[in-house]
Amino acid sequence: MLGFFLDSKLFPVSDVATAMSIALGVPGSEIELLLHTKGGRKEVVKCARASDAAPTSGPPRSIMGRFKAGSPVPLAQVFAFFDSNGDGVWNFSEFTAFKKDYVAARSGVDKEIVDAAARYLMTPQGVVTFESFKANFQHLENPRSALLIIDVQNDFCPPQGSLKVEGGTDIIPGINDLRKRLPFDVVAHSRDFHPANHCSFVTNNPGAQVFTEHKLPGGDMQMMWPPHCVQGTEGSEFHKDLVVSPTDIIVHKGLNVNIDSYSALFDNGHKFQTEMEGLLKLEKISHVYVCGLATNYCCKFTAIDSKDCGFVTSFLLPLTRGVGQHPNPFDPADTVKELTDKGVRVVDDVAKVTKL
Ligand code: VGL
Ligand code: ZN
Repeated sequence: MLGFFLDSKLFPVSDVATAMSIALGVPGSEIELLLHTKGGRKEVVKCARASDAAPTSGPPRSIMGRFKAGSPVPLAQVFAFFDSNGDGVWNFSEFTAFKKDYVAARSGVDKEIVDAAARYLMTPQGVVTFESFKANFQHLENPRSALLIIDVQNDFCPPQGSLKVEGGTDIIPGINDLRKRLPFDVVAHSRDFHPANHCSFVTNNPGAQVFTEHKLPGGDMQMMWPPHCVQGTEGSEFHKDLVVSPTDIIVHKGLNVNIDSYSALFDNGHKFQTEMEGLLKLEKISHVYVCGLATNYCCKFTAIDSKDCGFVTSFLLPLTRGVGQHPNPFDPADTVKELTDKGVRVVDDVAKVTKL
């Protein structure tokens, strides 16, 4: 996790750029950026940049109301308007003033999406230059969305799949229809893709019971699954009815023998990342929609990681199915509660999603 200390409190932030922009905008502040990993504190970057801060008082600044959504915005004029200290870039305060004015001017706009889209205005240094503003302002006006289709593979589908999820094939027509009906900027699939000796297979753990937690030699607890989605097998292929277009992103996961990977973004220990976050950010995505298999494992952990990475995240519950078996049955209410607590938007009726 990345965070910053302000008045001795630790504030988590989802990326370096956000942290730096905050650091640049707090007058008189001494700020330490701490890069944390699961194993503990790893890196400290000190910065005190009070002189870069914009004045925090003064009259409210408003200009965006003059330009209606969809009509041309004179970007140079807007940029100069919020560059209070005239140094040619926006620091955190200047950027915040712009965002506030933008939200006020575009009535009905979703503030969470504006925040997610606005990060693309920032350079990796955490400031907004005129170039980055000009290049990415369009992502505020037209936020970009991605559909993540999780693990719709033969082994998770009845009737043959080795880890078949009840009703797994029933969601496929709905997923295909959704991508036809709504103009997602990106469609990405994840593919569970295990080596034959993978640690999650009950057959590779002498004495272990399927569908129960088992302690691995390294000490981590791991749910024991029947062998599934083995690289090179038919079971690891996408279901034949699932639409996979040549321009779709495909991300493989679960390749490491020693650790499982439910989420399409990180492994279960959050030590390694797939290409997914990087690709979605390259595509300037603000809003991620999650569907697929299984509700309570790969879809759930994907949605939580997506939200933690700063994407507004919607969970398309009717386009998922859960996996469970005695002694660990599936109850969708558990997943819904966990997701809601994390700030993921759970969608109960996909027909009500009429615009992205
Ligand atoms: C999954 C269990 C094991 C999933 C993958 O796709 O939800 N579940 N591997
Ligand atoms: Zn798996």
